[in-house]
Amino acid sequence: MKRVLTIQDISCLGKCSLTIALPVISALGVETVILPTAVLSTHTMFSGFTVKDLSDQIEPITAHWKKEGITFDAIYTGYLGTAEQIDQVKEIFRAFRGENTQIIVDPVMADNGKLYPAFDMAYVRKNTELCAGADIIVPNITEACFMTGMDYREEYGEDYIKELLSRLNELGARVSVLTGVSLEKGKTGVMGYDRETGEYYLYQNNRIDASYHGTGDLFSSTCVGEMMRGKTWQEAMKIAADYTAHTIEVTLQNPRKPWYGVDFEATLPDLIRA
Ligand code: PXL
Repeated sequence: MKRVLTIQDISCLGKCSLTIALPVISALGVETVILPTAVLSTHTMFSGFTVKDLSDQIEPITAHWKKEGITFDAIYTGYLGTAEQIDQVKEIFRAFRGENTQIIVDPVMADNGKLYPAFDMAYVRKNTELCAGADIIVPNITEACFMTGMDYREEYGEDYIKELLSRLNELGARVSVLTGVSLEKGKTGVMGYDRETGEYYLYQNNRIDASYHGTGDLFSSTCVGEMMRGKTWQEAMKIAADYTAHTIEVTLQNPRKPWYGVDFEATLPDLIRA
């Protein structure tokens, strides 16, 4: 069985970061080791959330794993708390990167043209450095703009996306994947670039006009799980894009109208069967 380490916060309520990564990657038949970077009462879209930073636990936990001789087939990072914590994560990459360890970085920090409340440009620079040390990065368009200095646009064509991918590629990862790419009316999906083959990959599915917190984490976690099951990054992105869209559709049918997260619990069996 493959073993993945995922490093992100744990938002006790809210369905994002570790409360998505752990169930989704485990359900795909992959051992999921977690390193919680902070404990929050809820994700940051609630007002009045509490945060306990766990930075001082990172070194002792990982030192123990080192002593036990633990290795990972992949390391997947998502929302991290502070610039200092990103330095700690870079050290984990250095310490645990084996010859075949895939490093997947989702530089979670922004959406819809804006940084999340907790972050500033110093954090953007650190996240950009973290991406340089990854094999695969999966930013959304906003995050890619912050990291490359390109202007954020709501309306764009393929040239804009290819320019963003080319600038992301210069950051250093082997594969750069942009999420939330809409190149046709009524469609959305991903476009990626693989520097080893020089190939672009575009996948578009139907756009559903609803936005939920945690869908980026659902997409990335599904990609990681599928790649660990032996899928190529292109196959994994397609499955993850379809699964995320399906989950949003199912959530929209919930009469209780959940606002803070998607009903992935209802759709996980479909992912496993697929
Ligand atoms: O879904 C990304 C995410 C993860 N963790 C926390 C967040 C967010 C997005 O805002 O607030 C704590």
